[in-house]
Amino acid sequence: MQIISTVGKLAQKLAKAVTARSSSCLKAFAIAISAIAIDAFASSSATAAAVELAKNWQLGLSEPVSPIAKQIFNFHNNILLPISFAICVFVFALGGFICWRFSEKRNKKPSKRTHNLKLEVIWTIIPVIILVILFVPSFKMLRSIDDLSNAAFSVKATGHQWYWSYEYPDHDGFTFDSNLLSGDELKDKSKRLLKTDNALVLPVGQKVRLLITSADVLHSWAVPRFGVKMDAVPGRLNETWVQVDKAGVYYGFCTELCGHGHAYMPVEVHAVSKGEFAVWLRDAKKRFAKNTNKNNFALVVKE
Ligand SMILES: [Cu+2]
Repeated sequence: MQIISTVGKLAQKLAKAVTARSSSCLKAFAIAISAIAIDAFASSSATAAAVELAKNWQLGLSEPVSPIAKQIFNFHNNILLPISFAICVFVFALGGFICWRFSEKRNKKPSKRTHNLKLEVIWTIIPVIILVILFVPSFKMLRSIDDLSNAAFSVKATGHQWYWSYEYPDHDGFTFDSNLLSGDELKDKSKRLLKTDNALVLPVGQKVRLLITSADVLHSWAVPRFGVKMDAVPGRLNETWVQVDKAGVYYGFCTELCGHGHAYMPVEVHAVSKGEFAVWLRDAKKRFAKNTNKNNFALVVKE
């Protein structure tokens, strides 16, 4: 925070000094630097306000809280990232070496060679090996994402323009809407565009089957820390599962551009203990009794 602010202020001073005595081209450049500096300065202040959500200089993915997210994050961090990093380093080094070694200065007579069988075999086989290395764990993961056996119960999420509604078909089929909290309704301003009036509540440690659909256009239900991102398609019931291993409040977004209110339909999930979940269920059944959907597995929920 301190470093970013200091750098931002210094960049602004420099930009002002350059603008005072220079050509129009340099002035434009200085104005651009100034804009970036102000932006960095402003965003560092904004980040400070949302301490719980993000900290300065954070790197990588947020902590995974479901078995699938752990597998995905592990695959990304320990397999995908090192391989792509090594490829980048190799390609840049090779590019640099070629620029240096085969420059006009060092090669007065350019080589006329067009083929090299050994090299062509190598640059075909190595990428194939890399793809096989990536294929095995990623297909194992896809298989476990599709494994819906032994789920304790189902929850249906329906995307609407522009909110989510949730239904508990195995608990009398009560359903409720989850609308964005905005303006005065929001107590903690750092959760702007994240908080809803009715969050989805799930028990910790239980495998829950997620049924995802839409009542109008394409949406997508996603919570990064669960490793879940599933399209909500009208007239179709997509399914996946989640098992939250840690109690807490988790946020996600609609991740399919669905109209002008796309940014205003967040996903808020409260993961609670089994006891708390039972208490919530009892209360929710009463509170949302009039919204109960008798036809539990209807593709489109009547609004
Ligand atoms: Cu959307």
